[in-house]
Amino acid sequence: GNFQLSDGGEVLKLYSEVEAKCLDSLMRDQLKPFVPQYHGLVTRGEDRYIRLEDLLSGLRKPVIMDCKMGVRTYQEEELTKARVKEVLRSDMYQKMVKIDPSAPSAEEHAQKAVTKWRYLQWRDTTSSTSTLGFRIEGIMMEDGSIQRDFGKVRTSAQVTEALLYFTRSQRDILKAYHTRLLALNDALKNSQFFGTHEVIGSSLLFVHDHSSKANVWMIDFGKTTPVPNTSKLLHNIPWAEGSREDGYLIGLTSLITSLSQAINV
Ligand code: 4IP
Ligand code: MN
Repeated sequence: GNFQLSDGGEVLKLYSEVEAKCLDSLMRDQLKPFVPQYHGLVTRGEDRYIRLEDLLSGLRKPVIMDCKMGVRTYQEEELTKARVKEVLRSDMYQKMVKIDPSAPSAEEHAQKAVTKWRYLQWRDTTSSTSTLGFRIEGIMMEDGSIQRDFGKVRTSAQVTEALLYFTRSQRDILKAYHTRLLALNDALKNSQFFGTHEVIGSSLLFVHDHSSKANVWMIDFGKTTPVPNTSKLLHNIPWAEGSREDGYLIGLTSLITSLSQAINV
């Protein structure tokens, strides 16, 4: 994620024009109750920041899960750039080899680098992103320990297992998340913003603490962009190049299904 700092009940996130535009529109949209409140920009030293509501303020030992939504996490322009191979990433090659030394092709091994599209697409197809329309990026438990090793969580049953671990099987919390996601699903259907934006690399942030209050927030809009005003996105169909479909609702449906399964265990 991006560099963030806390500032008296607010979180400061390094400025991105794309994200600031989204947050501006979202504050006037049906989705407002599902997004951290946006308080505009502030400059600190040389850097400009986005001011956001601190979603963790007032919580004691919060438990947090980040789910990256959609059937792909790269923008279509990433694919266009990959075709001309102007930019080769050795850092992404290294990350790839660390997880699976046999993943790169002979050519990629020889150049010790991959394109960004190749790396992101590999992450999508080896996780649940391509099939379930989302993946668990990380979980932080109440003791502050962080787990990021969910690369092998690919099936709906494995997601259910992860949800039971994350909530320690507390049914009131699972039910609260379920209710919140159903409300989000309704809001998305009525949202002008959602109908007109390709939502890539955005996460749902699940947060609860001992008080069994549980909430879910939409965060990270750095790769969320408007589509031409002649078209509307459906969000619930597979992606084909040029369609700009993101499969966000495929992921939301998968999550709701796994939550139902966890509740009925
Ligand atoms: C990361 O890969 C994530 O996909 C980042 O997305 C992405 O940032 C990084 O690209 C990429 O290296 P891992 O999670 O596998 O480490 P996010 O910020 O949503 O987590 P952007 O937003 O730039 O695509 P680079 O180019 O920033 O390294
Ligand atoms: Mn993120």
